[in-house]
Amino acid sequence: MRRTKLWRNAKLVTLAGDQPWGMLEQGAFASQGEHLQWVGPLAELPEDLRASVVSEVDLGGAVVTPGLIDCHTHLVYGGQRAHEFEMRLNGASYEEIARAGGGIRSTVAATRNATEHQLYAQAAHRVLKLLAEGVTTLEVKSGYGLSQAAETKMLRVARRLSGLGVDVRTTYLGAHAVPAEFEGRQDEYVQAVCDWLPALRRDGLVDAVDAFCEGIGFSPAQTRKVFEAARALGLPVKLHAEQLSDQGGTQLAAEFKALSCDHLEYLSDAGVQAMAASGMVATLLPGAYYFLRETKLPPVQALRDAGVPIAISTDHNPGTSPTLSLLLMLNMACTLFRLTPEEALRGVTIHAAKALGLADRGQLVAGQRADFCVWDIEHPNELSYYFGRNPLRQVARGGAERK
Ligand code: DI6
Ligand code: FE
Repeated sequence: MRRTKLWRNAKLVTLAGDQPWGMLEQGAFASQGEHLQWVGPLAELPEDLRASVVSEVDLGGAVVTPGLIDCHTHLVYGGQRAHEFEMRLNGASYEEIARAGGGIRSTVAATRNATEHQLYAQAAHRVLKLLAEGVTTLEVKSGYGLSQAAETKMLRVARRLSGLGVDVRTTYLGAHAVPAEFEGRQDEYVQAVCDWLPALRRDGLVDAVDAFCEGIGFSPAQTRKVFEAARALGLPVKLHAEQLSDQGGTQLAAEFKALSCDHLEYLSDAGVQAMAASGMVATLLPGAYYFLRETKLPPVQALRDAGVPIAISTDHNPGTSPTLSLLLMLNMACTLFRLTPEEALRGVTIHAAKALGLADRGQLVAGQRADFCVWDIEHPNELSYYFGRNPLRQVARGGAERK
């Protein structure tokens, strides 16, 4: 008989069913191995499961949510860019700094110069901060290497981070910026990005492929090339789209059945419709919006009206979102983008899972992974309410408690 773990006396935020928050007061749940076997009121626990219980925890009425998922990060890189923050405060714009060779390129130099060991040590430190707030699944992008060797190095580091007790999904973002050695040869660089992909995939380093479709990044035509290379290898795609201008990236992404489009401040009505029709997730990144002091809001109401699932993420990166708090992003999603606290939580659980193409997590229902957080709060709306307070009591991943 399987060994069953039982947790009882919890306020379960299942995010399933018709109740607001999928709330189950006085709930209980049981896991076997890495998965939830049963979720419900304790009185309804099936007899055979009850008989196989080997450990039982009384949660004392605490709030339990699915484990948090940070579905868009650039967590592996060398150095930091506080000096550019200072330059912006002295009047320079993000785009000006990027065009002058700073921005992404300065992080590329620092990343190329760092050893794998150094990159790992710095990234691990960041990951531990995210985990301390209940993150159980994390996406990490490449895109600060921009050579085959350096992209490989970044993705190897990203893979190793799973040793810290988190599921890591890796995304190849070779088309993040054009490195100096390809200056003026954008199309050749795009071809190189495509040429590096088969080996990266063969080495098991890539779960998805992304690109920065933007005036200061890559055109829709160039992005299409990258997506075609991904499709040829059976890899899903996602896109940094309409962050600083409307390039029509979402429509292109829809053609390729992308998992998500991310940022989206300049998303048009046509883009919203394209996303809805293709079943894509809209990943909103309030940290970057805040840090760049953007004023153009993503079209949240139009996304809602069209039924596009909204995910929320840190976008952790040294240039535009140096935050390591997914809980702070919940608050900002509400204060800046006017999401409801429930929408914000769905954005870092069920919808974030969908943005990564993962159907086995993000809700507390039987059959899903037993990834969950126990919080010292009375209601889940407190997760978006506080900023700068971490009420995490305990976190479990695959049924095993981590803290
Ligand atoms: N959009 C962003 O916000 C980050 N990358 C991207 O494509 C910024 C990356 C950086 O400035 O280092
Ligand atoms: Fe990003």
